[in-house]
Amino acid sequence: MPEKLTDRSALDPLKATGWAEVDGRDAIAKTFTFKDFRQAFGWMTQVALVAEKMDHHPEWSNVYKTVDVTLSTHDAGGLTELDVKLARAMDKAAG
Ligand code: H2B
Repeated sequence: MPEKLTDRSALDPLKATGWAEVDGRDAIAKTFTFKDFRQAFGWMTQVALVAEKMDHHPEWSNVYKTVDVTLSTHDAGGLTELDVKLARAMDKAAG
């Protein structure tokens, strides 16, 4: 079971790339915007494989070329290192 993040400065590099803390919940969120649906869904497919490998899954929704993502560790009731890792992988896959 991953531990909740105590060192909040671990979020700073993610905030620099557009992630923000969610009001009223220990979670982070970011909206990814792509060129078109193909790019958006291709990215989701790539990230889904990473998420499955990590056994750590995003809350996300897609409308055309936009994907809204929220990350939190449900088992821990808040943010853990797993969310930081998945956020980094999402940024990397988005290029
Ligand atoms: N994803 C996220 N975001 N949080 C979790 O606590 C979590 C998960 N738990 N994916 C995993 C699956 C757990 O339910 C399984 C049984 O390992």
